[in-house]
Amino acid sequence: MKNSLEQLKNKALKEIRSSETHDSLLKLEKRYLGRKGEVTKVLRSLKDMTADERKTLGKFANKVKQELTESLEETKVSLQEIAGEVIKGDWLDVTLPSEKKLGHLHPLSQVQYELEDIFSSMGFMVLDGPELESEFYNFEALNIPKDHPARDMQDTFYINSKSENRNLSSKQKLVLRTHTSNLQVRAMQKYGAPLRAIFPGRVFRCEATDASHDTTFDQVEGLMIDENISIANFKAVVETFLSQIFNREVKTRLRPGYFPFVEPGFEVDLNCEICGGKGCRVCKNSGWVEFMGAGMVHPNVLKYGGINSKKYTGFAFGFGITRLVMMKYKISDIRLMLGGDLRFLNQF
Ligand code: FA5
Repeated sequence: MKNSLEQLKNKALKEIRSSETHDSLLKLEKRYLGRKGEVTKVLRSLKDMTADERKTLGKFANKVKQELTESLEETKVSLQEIAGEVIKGDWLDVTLPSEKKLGHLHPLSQVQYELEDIFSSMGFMVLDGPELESEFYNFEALNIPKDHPARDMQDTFYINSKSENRNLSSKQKLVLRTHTSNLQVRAMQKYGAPLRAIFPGRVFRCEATDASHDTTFDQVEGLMIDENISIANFKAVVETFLSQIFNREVKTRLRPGYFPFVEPGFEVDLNCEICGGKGCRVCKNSGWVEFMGAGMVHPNVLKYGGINSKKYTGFAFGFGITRLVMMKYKISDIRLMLGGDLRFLNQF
């Protein structure tokens, strides 16, 4: 009996020491030391033995039990160490804040949320829409028919190949939207008139970059349609917005501008905050930065949107959030905005 117990012990120790997972250790513990375990059975059988047998074998069986228990514990600890679960009595508080600096919102998002609050307080909805857009909503519905020279005003990233394009309608042909104006007719079709909404979002243009031009930038479109809307309403809304976002008066200038989807159309320039109007590479030495295109919504666009142009008029505008952030924080190169350089981003 003692011999077979010795063999059992050796077999168990071998299996325990070569065990590679916590689960297999638990199984071995159950097999040898559990309620119906092989060593437990020997210990239970002691009661049927003579006093002498019980004395020698009992002592030995308890020693085997103790050895196996210790070996199981040791192997468990070394497996935990390997797995990095517990390292020599240390424990890990996963709720502690990281030593690394916490992340924060990108300056573009910070300003976007701020301007959304300002426009919401003036009763504007904040709407979203597709960046991958049909030629129809990006151009045609905005009074820019195919082959119209105005399509060249914004260099476009086309998605479909020329050969695919031959068989597709303008609603199927896709572009990366060149402006957030793509949402004007979508919003009119969905909400009708009266309508007050802004559409912030990312736009894309296939053009050369410099200190104030990027190929990927963010715009905000604004649209207000109701009875008797005039340029005076546009001026009031834009002046309120600018004085709130800059927390002070900023110098602007209005000049005529051509966009096929508005009539009349104009552009709003901001005094260059980088040089204070003296002239620098951002404003190309003019002292002014082109900030916004705007105008009274063209009747053809209202028609595409299903709105009665005899009853309703409206204004629309579109400006670059990226340029706004540059002016607000005096950033002298637009390419820093999406460059992902933490030395730049950590300043906000
Ligand atoms: C437009 O995109 C028109 N959709 C704006 C509009 C809306 C006019 C509604 C009338 C009615 P424009 O291409 O000028 O227009 O761009 C508008 C603004 O986007 C510019 O004033 C400027 O602030 C910004 N912008 C234009 N091109 C770039 C660029 N490459 N990089 C950064 N910002 C740019």
